[in-house]
Amino acid sequence: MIVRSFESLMESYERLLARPNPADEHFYNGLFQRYRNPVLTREHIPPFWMYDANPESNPFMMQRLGVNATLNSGALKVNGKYCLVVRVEGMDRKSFFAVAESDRPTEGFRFRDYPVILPDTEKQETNVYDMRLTRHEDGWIYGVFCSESKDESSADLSAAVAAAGIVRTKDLENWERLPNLVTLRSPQQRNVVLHPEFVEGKYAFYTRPMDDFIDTGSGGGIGFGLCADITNPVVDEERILSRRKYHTITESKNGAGAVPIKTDLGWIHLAHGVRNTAAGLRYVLYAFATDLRDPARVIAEPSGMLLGPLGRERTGDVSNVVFTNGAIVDDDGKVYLYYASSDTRMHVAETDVERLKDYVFRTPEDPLRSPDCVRQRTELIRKNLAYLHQTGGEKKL
Ligand code: M1P
Repeated sequence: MIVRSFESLMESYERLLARPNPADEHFYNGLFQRYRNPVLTREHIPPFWMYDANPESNPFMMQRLGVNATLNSGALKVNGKYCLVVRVEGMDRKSFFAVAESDRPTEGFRFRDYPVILPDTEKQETNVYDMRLTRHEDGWIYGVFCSESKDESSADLSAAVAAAGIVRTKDLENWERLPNLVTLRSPQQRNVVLHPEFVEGKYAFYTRPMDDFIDTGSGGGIGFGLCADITNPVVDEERILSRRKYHTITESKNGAGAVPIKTDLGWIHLAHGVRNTAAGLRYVLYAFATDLRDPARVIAEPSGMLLGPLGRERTGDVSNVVFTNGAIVDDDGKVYLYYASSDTRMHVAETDVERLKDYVFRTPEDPLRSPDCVRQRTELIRKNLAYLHQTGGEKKL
């Protein structure tokens, strides 16, 4: 077996980072553009995070601290750079956060030299993951993430408790940790997102009430609650805005994803929905809109999924999953939706605010029953055939 030099590992890494990422010309749906390559994989991890570079202490040039996956990333444009706060999972299963940045939204992401040093204030916390980044109108950038601890009250070794951890920063470099969010009515929380504006003069959180670590149980969907003091964050009431529904993409679970996007028609939310199958849980992305003044009031709910796992996205550590916790809206209205596939790697889909609005407000709602779905589709076909007949387009059919 050959022993590679550290220099050759660095060369391969630099070649990967310089690789262009063309648009995927085989995919079209009028709403978003997929890209051929993932934007981040574990191959994008700098070799000096994994290897001991000194051949004297590492004669076989072996990885000492490997990385398994780069997934669910918060996203924000900071000082002109597209920044992802990536969930990096070590070979030891523990996740941590690291900032990867690029001048371009779809390629060239490079990790900063060191991972994020999260203040270690919650002594029971074992794992952290899935940070959502909110540029809040109070002037701070907040990171809300899952803070996971062992459930000491259970005899089951894998029983865990999920809570929402909160940090804030101005530069994605220095992080101040605030106490974990307390939701008085929900024993567990994951997929919590901070709304970017004050609502009724308070901080507003999208929550995901859960009875248990995996099962949301009586938690009916994506919740919403207000909190007067972010330095002592307590939400006493949660009202459900995006409900789980029978025989839909959200039947098993759902959860807020990217920070909602403000448009003239309402807040556009990009979330995930989960259903159960014989092959296990299937995670897809969906969208909905809420009222500008009352972000907990749903005003548009397009039917079904916006984006599902496709091709090689279908397989990975947790197969049949796409998951988002970050999108960047650029000054020109373009929207970069960053999503992970199968809990393994990061991708980007590109769209824009006008297309998102058109999708959210013009896609019909899910009629919830097959006969009504057929009626809905028949109506579309009837209208199209009449239009094509009228315009002479039917000859091209
Ligand atoms: O494995 C799929 C996803 O599972 C969880 O999402 P949810 O809480 O909705 O089940 C999260 O742990 C997420 O990290 C993971 O991608």
